[in-house]
This record gives sequence, structure tokens and C-alpha cells, in this order.
Amino acid sequence: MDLVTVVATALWAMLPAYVPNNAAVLAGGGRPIDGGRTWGGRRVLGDGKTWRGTAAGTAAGVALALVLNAASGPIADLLGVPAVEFPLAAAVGLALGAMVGDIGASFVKRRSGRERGAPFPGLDQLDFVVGALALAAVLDFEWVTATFTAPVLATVLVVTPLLHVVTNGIAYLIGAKDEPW
Ligand code: CTP
Ligand code: MG
Ligand code: K
Repeated sequence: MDLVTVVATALWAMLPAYVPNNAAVLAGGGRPIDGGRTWGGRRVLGDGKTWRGTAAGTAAGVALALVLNAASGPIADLLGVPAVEFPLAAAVGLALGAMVGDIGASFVKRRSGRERGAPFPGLDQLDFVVGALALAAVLDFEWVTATFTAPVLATVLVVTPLLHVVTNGIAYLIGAKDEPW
């Protein structure tokens, strides 16, 4: 696999996992998933993890995967790389998994005494990657192993934190997000 194919595959295959967090920021609000409950004197998840944000984020990721499937042939031809197609199970796994990974990170943050919005470098940038790949693997193991070869996976782990920093910085600057992480 040449470098262009590796990078194109990594970015394309992760798009349904990248979009949910941003959609959740735009759509978030309403009832928190933890219903305000606490554990050990701290919120289980906090007000930053809501049902509406989670549902909207998941829906946005799955919808994007379907749109990408419709466009993948011509774009792959243009780039001269093999097309990536998302089976529905993989699309749901990537999108919902990204949300679950982010929710899991909030659980860890609250247990370690970090208030809502506090940064946790490393976890903030990769929680959704781990969640997305893990749930996608549960729902469509063959697709994950065929798509995320070692070089593709390595590219994802390097490029995702960079993209996360840039997109969240932009979201902060345009006022969509309270913190730039
Ligand atoms: N959001 C949501 N539901 C989710 C994830 C995010 O409603 N499952 C919305 C919330 O409005 C949240 C915003 O997106 O405040 C930003 O997300 P994030 O940075 O993940 O949450 P934080 O508010 O920083 O909270 P935490 O410290 O728990 O990450
Ligand atoms: Mg945050
Ligand atoms: K987060």
C-alpha cells in the first residue's frame, strides 16, 4: 500500500467517527445521560454528556457514512486509491462507538476529580478513536481488520490527535465550544 492510499483510507474510514463529537457539540443540551446522579460525591458523567447530543452525534456519523458510500467510487477513482465502503454495522459501530468512547472518558475524568470541561491530554484526543474502533470491531470484525491494516491504524493514531486539536480550536474560536479541547 502506498502512502497516498494509507492516508486516504485512514481519513475516509474514520470520518463517521470524527463527525459525531462535533455534531454533539452543536446539538447537545437537555437531559444529561446520568440524570444528575453522583457516585463518590461526583457526577457519574456530568452535564456535558446528554441524550440529545449522543443521539444526534450517532445519527450524524451514520448519515455521513451513507453519503460517503454514495460518493466513494468516483472520489477513489479520482485519487487512484481503492474505495472504502461502510457496511451499516461498521457505520453504526464507528459513530456510536465514538460517542461511547467520549462518554467513557467523561466517566474517567469525573472519577479522577476533573470537572466538566477540564482537559485530559491524550484521553481527550483518542477516547473516541478507541471507542469507535472497538465497537466497529464488535459489530463487523472483518471490515475493521480488512480496513485498518497496521499502517492505516498507525496513521489514524498520529493524525487524529492533530485533527482533533485543530477542529476543536476552530469550534472554540467561532464560539461553538466553551473550551478549545
Ligand atoms: N455533548 C453532548 N452529548 C455528548 C457529548 C457532547 O450533549 N454525548 C455536548 C455538550 O453540550 C458538551 C459539548 O458537546 O458540553 C462538548 O463536548 P465535550 O467537550 O465532550 O464535553 P464537556 O462539556 O467538555 O464535558 P466533559 O468534561 O465531560 O468532556
Ligand atoms: Mg470538553
Ligand atoms: K470530550
